[in-house]
Amino acid sequence: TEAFRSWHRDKFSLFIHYGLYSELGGVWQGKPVKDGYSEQIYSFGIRDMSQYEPLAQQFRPDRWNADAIVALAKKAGMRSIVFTSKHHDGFCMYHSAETPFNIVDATPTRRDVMKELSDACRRAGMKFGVYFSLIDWHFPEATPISDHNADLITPAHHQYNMRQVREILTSYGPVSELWFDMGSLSPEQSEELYRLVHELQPDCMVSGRLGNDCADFAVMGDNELPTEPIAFPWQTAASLFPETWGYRSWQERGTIADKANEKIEELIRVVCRGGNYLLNIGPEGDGSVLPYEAEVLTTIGEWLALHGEAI
Ligand code: JFZ
Repeated sequence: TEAFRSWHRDKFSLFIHYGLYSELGGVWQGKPVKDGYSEQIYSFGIRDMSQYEPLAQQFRPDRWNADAIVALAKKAGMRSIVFTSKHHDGFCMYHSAETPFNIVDATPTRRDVMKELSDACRRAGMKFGVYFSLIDWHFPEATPISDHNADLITPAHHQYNMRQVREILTSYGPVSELWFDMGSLSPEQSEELYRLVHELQPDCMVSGRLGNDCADFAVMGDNELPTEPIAFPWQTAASLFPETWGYRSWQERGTIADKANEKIEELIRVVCRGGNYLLNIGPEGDGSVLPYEAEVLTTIGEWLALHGEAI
C-alpha cells in the first residue's frame, strides 16, 4: 500500500524517550541506579508507587520546545518522530481521560507535551508516531511488575490499553506509526488492538512488538540486522547509548565525532538493507535536549547533506 511505501521512504526517524523518569536521570535517593535502563528506574530502583507518583508534582517541562525538536530532527535528515506516550511506568505524557496519572492532570504546569509535539510536526511536514507500552506498572489491575518485562495482560488492563490507544488515535491527528512495546498478549488481544488501530487510522503502521504476528513492520533487536533480504518492512531502533533510552545524568558520552560516526555507520547498514533507522534521544526532566545529543544529530545531518543522496 501507499502507507507502506511512504513509511519505507522515511528511512531515518527520531525516537524520543521522555517521561517522569527523565526527572530522575538514573539517580534515586542520591545514588546512581546501575541496573537496567534509566527509563525503567522504577522497576530497578524504586518499586513503590507511593514514592514514584509524587514526582509528578515536581515535573515541569519548562524547556520542552516542540518546534525546536522538530527543527533538530529536520536538520538531522529525519522524516518522522516517535514519542513515548506512555512508558512502562504508566505515566501518560498526554492528556488521558483514563487516569489522573498524566502530564496535564498530575503536574503543576499542565502542559500536554505530546499535543505540542504532534502540532509542531504537522506544521513542519514531519510525520508523528507514538510509542505505547503494553505493560503498565501503575495500572492497579495489571499483572504485578515482573523482572522480564513480558507480563501477561489481564482483561481489565487490555481494555484500558484499548481505550488509551483510541484516545491517542482520535485526539492527536494523523499518527504515522504505533510503536507498541513489550507485553505478552494473547492472539485475540493482539488482533483486537491491531484492528482498532486500522479502524481509526488505516495508514498507521503497527510495530512488531504487539506480538502474534499482528504487525505492519518488524522491529529488529538493538543493532541487529537481518542476515538475508526480507520482503517485510522492518526497522532497527537504536539508542545513542546502549545502556539507556531515557536520560541518565551520569552517562559516559565520549566525543561527538566518534558517536556521530558510529551512528552514521549504523544508519548506512540499516538503510542499504532496506530498513528504517529509528535513533533515540533522552531529554532531561525539564524537556531540554542535551547539547551533546543535539550536536550528534546535527553532525549526522551534515554528513547526510553531503553524501546522503541515496538515503
Ligand atoms: C524496550 C523497553 O523495555 C525499553 O525501555 C525501551 O523503551 C526500548 C525502546 O524498548 O526494550 C527493548 C526491548 C527489546 C529489544 C531492545 C529493547 N530488543 O529486542 O532488542
